[in-house]
Amino acid sequence: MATRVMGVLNVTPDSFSDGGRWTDLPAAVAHGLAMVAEGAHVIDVGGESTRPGAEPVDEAEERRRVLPVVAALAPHVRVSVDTRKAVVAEAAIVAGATLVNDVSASLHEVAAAHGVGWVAMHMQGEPGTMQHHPRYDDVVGEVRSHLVGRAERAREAGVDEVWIDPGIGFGKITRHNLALLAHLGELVATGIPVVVGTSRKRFLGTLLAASDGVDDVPTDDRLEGSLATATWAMAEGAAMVRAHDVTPTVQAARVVAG
Ligand code: HH2
Repeated sequence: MATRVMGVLNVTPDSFSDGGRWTDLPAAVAHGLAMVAEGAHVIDVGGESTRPGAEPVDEAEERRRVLPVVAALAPHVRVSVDTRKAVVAEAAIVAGATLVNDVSASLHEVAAAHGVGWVAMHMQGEPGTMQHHPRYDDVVGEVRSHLVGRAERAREAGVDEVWIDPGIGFGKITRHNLALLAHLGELVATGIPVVVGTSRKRFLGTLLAASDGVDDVPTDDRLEGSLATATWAMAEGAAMVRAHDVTPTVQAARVVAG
């Protein structure tokens, strides 16, 4: 089966690549439905940016941002809620979300209580400071054992549908991201379905800039890097990739599936 594609829908003013574009409800819903028409299997609705240096958002504001969008999309497509807050996850589930995309890997009890799926993502530190001095002795081994431990805990708590995600760019520099991608097979070998999100991330700007001989490549000019890394992840056995550019990512998934 072709790798599934999770389309990114950030209803935030400050997300690193689409911040401010979908803060208006009709625009957000239209973009979500457009990604469904392009072949997205899941729409991932987020109301708090977790980019490096992002400011936290309070619960009420995050609920205000995400709930109407979740409610509008849920009759049409599977919706995940990208949040670190239990109350936001719970309210989104009531509004129709059936997957909790949890960059804090700590909300398994919410998923268990409501009988929905859960994505445990690895992050070292907090978004505000995570890129200051990320340190690992063995990034692949540490990320894998952290995620397997979280997945086991979630299953014991009664979560039937558990996914793991190495958290590309979350407390990781380029070298760490590339090691995790190179050894993605070690995560896939755990037997737990793997999600990978490389779309438009900073390390791609760095790599593309180095190949172009410039300082950086802006977020809207990182498609080649996003597709190259998503395609790699698919070939290595990722079950789902998280992407802003849904059409080419779905096409890549079909090519890889043959
Ligand atoms: N990356 C981002 C947010 N959520 N969730 C998972 N499971 N995996 C990821 O790699 C991941 C994620 C960051 O990207 P984005 O949502 O585009 O930006 P921002 O955090 O600035 O809203």
